[in-house]
Amino acid sequence: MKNRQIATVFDEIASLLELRGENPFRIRAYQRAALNIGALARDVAEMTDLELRAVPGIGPDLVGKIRQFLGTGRVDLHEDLKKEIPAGLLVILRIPGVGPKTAKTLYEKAGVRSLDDLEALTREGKLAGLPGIQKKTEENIRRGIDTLRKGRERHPLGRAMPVADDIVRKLRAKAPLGRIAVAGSIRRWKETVKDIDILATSVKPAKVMEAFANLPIVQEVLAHGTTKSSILTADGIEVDLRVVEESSFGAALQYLTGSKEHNIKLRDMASRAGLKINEYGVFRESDGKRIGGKLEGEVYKSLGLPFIPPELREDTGEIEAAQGGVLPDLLTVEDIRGDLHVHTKWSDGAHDLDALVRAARRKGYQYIAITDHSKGLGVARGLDEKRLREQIAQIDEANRTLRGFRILTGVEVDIRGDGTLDLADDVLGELDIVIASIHSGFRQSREQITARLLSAVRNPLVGIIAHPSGRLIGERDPYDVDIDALFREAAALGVAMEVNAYPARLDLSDHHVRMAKRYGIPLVISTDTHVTANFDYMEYGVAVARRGWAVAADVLNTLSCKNLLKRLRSGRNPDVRSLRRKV
Ligand code: DGT
Ligand code: CA
Ligand code: ZN
Repeated sequence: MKNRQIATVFDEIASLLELRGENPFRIRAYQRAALNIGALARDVAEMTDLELRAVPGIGPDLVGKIRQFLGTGRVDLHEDLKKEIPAGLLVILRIPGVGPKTAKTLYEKAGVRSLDDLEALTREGKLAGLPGIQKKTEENIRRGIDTLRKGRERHPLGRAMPVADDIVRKLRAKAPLGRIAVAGSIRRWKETVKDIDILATSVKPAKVMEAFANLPIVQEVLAHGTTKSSILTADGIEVDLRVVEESSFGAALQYLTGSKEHNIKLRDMASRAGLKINEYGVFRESDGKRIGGKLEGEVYKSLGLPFIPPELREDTGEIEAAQGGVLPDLLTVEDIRGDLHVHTKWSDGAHDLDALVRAARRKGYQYIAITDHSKGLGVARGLDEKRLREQIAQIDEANRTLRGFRILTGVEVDIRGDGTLDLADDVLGELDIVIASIHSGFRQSREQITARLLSAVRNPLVGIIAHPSGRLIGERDPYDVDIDALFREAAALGVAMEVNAYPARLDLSDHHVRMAKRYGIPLVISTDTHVTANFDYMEYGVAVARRGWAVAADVLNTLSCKNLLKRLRSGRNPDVRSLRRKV
């Protein structure tokens, strides 16, 4: 799937145009197109021109550029711009926090030509003092380089997963396959992955290897064997494919799913029980007799264990829980009854209410909450009190004609730099749901950030804190917050924490979900939908919650609409509660 690459090209065009000081609207158009293509669930190569033009921000000109990329692997405008601008600058532009202006200074005033140049300068402390570069900027750049390098080693799940799915789909169509499954860290839904591990069975393994090596996505064949091959995709992700015997598929899937730590502990248990487990099956030590391996469950069964869901296989207590018969009955996507973080055209979303409601109903939901940005976020066309009230009226109107579905009124109110909320309490009191979140001042001190979040949590009108850590996987580190202090207060006041399912966020992280659970904090899992296709990200959020051992009872949007509203309102200050509208 080339979506990611096209998005990157458009992003680079935007940066290059900005370096040239071009029209901001033109720049914004490319950025917007990049964002929306990156968010598409479908392969652009499989879409018609008409379908492409239905993507927000994509006009005939951009359709032409997409076609050009699909046909030739490049876009003329991009190539022309790159010729004008030195290659080293492009790399520097990819550092989180470095915009075109800084890049230009670095290039012109400090002679920076590569990432290594820049790293050396930051090490020597020679950046601060250049025009427009403060001590703090230097620190940010140093951190940005680290983040960039880390991001290169491991790939965000949101990038690797669609690639894995695409390969499986194409192999199914082109090769004589029996079974096929994605294993490794992807099957465990780990937030970043080193590579993609795929396992298959076939009566003609050589044919499968052949088809694999010739997939359109292949940039380089790293190894081509009779039952095992590796390729590098155009996005720079390594993919390993193995073909095994039908009778070993379960054992191989268990082995390759890992984690390594989980497997090591299982093998220890096996040897103490006089068994041997490897990727070929389960064997009795005494006589070497094979007692299982075709099905993955047989591996666990042979040790007297129930099946352990892949998301839990990290050796963080799941084997002991399985032994004790207390494995959690994990939340599933089917438990989710609605999405509580959705943007519309009123702010930076792409659709109106109708389209969102239709898409949500297709997902089988009973409700969505409309939570556009507040006025402080100018770039996102955030709503002020007046427009928010207009939107509430429009939603009330829409709800009158809906049957078996309800649109909840809400807002994603910005927590300002000083901890105050971006909208007045009286309008917040008119809403069904108030989400509060931080969109600026990421570099504030731990004390400041924590105080901001605590004051939002303490506002009795706030029901949910969205993307509580502020990180963007591989792009931006979380802000510095005392998460214990935040969770303690949220638990005491019954404020929910969001698991933001947007693949670049996954925030809360799995680790924080488990922590939140220990604190007894209610969770919500939300997609932060900006285009209807984003609703499908729910799967990622649910997976993160599962990795944090969450069950349906931990998650508010598994409740019916009525109970959800009751829960969001209970335990809060009754004076303020009376401000709210009747359910
Ligand atoms: P990553 O780093 O995101 O690729 O994570 P994994 O878990 O996919 O790791 P990978 O690709 O190195 O190996 C795939 C699976 O193979 C791993 O989850 C468990 C199994 N495995 C790999 N090396 C070992 C090992 O030394 N001992 C055992 N018991 N299992 C291993
Ligand atoms: Ca792997
Ligand atoms: Zn949002």
